[in-house]
Amino acid sequence: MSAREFNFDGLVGPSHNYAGLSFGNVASFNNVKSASNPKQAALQGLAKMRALAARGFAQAVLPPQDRPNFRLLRSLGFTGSDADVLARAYKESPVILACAYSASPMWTANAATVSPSRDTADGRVHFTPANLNNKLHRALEYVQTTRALKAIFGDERRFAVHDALPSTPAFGDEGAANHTRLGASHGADAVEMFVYGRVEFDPNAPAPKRYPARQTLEASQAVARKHGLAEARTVYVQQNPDVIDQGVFHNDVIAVGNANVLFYHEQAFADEQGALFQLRQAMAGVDAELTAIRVDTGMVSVQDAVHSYLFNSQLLSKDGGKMALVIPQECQENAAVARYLEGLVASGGPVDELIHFDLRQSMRNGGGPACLRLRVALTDEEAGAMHQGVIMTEALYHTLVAWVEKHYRDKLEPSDLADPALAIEVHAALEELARILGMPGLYDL
Ligand code: SUG
Repeated sequence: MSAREFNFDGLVGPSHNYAGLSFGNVASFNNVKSASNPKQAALQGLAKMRALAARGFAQAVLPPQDRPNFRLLRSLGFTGSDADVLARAYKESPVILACAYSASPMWTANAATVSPSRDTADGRVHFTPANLNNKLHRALEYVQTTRALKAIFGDERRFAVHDALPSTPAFGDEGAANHTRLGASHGADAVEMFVYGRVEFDPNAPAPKRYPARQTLEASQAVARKHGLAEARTVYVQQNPDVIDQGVFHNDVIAVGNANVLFYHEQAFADEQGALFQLRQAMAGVDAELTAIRVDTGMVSVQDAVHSYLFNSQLLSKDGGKMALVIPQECQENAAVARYLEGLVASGGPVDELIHFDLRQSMRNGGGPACLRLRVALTDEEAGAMHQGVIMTEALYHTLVAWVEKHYRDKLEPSDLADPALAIEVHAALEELARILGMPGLYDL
C-alpha cells in the first residue's frame, strides 16, 4: 500500500528563551541567558513548513504547549495567585521558572516514537509519547503531547496513542530522535532502528562519562513491544558513548535515515560494522538494500558535525526517486561541511539537492531542521482520518503568521519571565490558536 511521510513540525511557542537547561547540549549551554526573539523563532519555523509544503511534501503542525507550567510550579511549593507564584519562583529559583516557561515542545522529534501501520501487529499507527525524563523542563511535556496526539489521531480504529513509559531513569525515552525506519519506501515493509545511549540493567555496558545518555535500551525495547513490532524487523544499536561526550545528545545529531538510505558519521555508533551488519540482514528480510552514506572524520569532524548540525537534516524522498537534504544554514557557514555537501550532491548518489533554512533561533538551543519535526508515515485513508486542521496549507501559513505577529514578543530576557503580563499574553495566544486549528479541547486553560 502506498503511504506518505507527513512531517509534523513544532510551532515555536511565545515563551521561546535561552535558559541553558540542557546539560550535554552544547548550544543550549553556550547561549544561556542571552536574549531570544520568539517572534522570529516562530516565523523561521513557519517559513520552513511553508516552503516544504509548497514543494509538495506532506507537512503538518504540532501546537506549542501551555506555558508557564503552573502545575509544575505549584507542585514544587510556589503558592498564591498566579502573579505570586511567578514572583516567588523568580526570586527563589529562576531556573525552575525557566523550566516552567521552556518552549522545548517545539522539538517534536522528541514528542513521541511513531510506528506506521505497516509495521505493527494490529495494523494501526502507534504513538508512544516520550517521557523525556532526563531534563526537568522536558519531563512534563508528555502530558500535553499525549493530549494533542489524541486530539489529532483520535480515530482508535486506525491510531493507538499510548501512555508514556514510566518516568524513571531505567526508561529514559527521547522519542523519534533516536529512531528511524529503513525500507524500500514509506509504504513498504521496513526495519525500525532504535538507537540507545546506555543500558540500565547491564552495569558493564559502555556509557558516556561526561554527559548523560538520555535514551536507554530498555525504553526502546518497551516502545517496540507496545507497538507490536516484529522482532526480525527491529534493530537496536548503541550510540557511541564518546560522541555523546562531545555533545551528540540524540542520535539525530549524528545520523539520519530515510527510505533505504542511512546518512551517518563514522563515529555515530559504538560498533559501526555490527550496526550495518544487523541492518543489512534485517533489511534483506523486507527485500530492501541499505545504502549507507558514511561521512569520515577526515572530511567532517564530530565537532564540525555538532556545530553545523549536518546530520540534523531532513532527508526527504522526491518524486522520481532522488532525495533532498534539508539543512540549517550553519552547514554552509562551516567550510568543511560546505565542501562535503558540494561533493555529496555532485556524487550521483541518492541526494541530489540541498534545501537550506535559517533556523538560527532554534539552533541556538540545539534544535535543527530534524529536531523540529516528527515523522508520521500515513496511508491516504489514515491521512484522511486525522484532524485536518493541522495540515499546513498556504492559508494556514498566513493565518499563523498573522497570529504570531499579533501575540509574540520580539525579545525575551531571563528577567522577562517574572513579568506576569507574559503569562497572560501566552494564555490569550493559545486560546486563539486552539480556535485557528479547530481543536477546542486542546488546552486546559
Ligand atoms: O532537549 N534543547 C533541546 C533540543 C532538542 C533537540 N532535539 C533533537 N535533537 N531531536 C534539548 O536539549 C534547550 C532549552 C534551553 O536551554 O533553554 C533544550 O531543551
